[in-house]
Amino acid sequence: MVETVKPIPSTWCPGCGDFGVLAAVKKAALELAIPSHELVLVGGIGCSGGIHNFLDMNGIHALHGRLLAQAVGVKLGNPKLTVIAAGGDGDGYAIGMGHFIHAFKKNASFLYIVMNNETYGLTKGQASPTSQLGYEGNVENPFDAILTALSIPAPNFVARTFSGDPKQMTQILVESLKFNRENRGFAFVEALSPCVTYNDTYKEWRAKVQDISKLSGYDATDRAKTFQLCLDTIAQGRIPIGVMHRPREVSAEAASLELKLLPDRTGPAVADIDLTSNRATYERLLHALA
Ligand SMILES: Cc1ncc(C[n+]2csc(CCOP(=O)(O)OP(=O)(O)O)c2C)c(N)n1
Ligand code: SF4
Ligand SMILES: [Mg+2]
Repeated sequence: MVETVKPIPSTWCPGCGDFGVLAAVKKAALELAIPSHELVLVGGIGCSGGIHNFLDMNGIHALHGRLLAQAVGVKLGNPKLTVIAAGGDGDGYAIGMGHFIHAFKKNASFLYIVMNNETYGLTKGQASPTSQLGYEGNVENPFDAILTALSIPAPNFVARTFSGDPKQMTQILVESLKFNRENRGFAFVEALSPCVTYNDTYKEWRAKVQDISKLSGYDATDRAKTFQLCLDTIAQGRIPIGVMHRPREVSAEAASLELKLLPDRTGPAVADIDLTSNRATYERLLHALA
């Protein structure tokens, strides 16, 4: 018998932006009819990283800032699984920054959702890498993950969305999961997700977000133009959201880490390791070690 742990009721504060992400993940999985047992959610450390506890799917609570290494491991273990990594701005852009950058260049097909609330929510509201100048005495310039993502020349899907726009968030998650399920590579989605307890930015963000993908002539395959458009939007005091990079079609075999390493789409977690049928391989290995 296989024992499963059922999701627990949410422990987030009422009104937390992360509820929007939770609802959008559920809706996207239902829309794509992905069975729960084929979904794995790797959560980071922080309020946001606990999201897997509230979902009826396979879940892993990773080490702080190390969720991407585990997500890549799961995908390479069994490329047929749909893998989501989810955590906060502190988890992903501070302690996890090195892994964040490498995820773009590795290009394993999984979705990384960063719930950005511009604070360390779980530890009670210290400044994070995305905090604005002056927040809790912050004197450092805020980091912009979308600009970083656009500067890495890899065929990744990149988007930013907002918990106050559940329809757009669901559409973006559906598109990114489809991208992953076609083994086309890494999808990064930053979800602006206010922390109503320590940094309630709902009203401000509602007024400032601008879906640049709705601008006439917008082309999400043109990385350089989108980068400039983001800079211009920021200079106008707005926050750009929408699909920021939609790579041109390349074959899955040429794009994704898992198919470069495992062209037969069979990872070690599901490979046939039976002694009798693999005798010749094992003998060859033993011979090489002798
Ligand atoms: C190695 C390590 N360092 C520090 C901490 C303390 N800690 C727990 S959560 C957290 C940051 C959470 O911020 P964020 O990732 O933005 O998530 P949020 O709670 O805002 O969703 C920190 C520093 C920890 N758990 N482990
Ligand atoms: S402290 Fe902030 S991020 Fe954490 S659950 Fe409460 S509102 Fe959400
Ligand atoms: Mg945070």
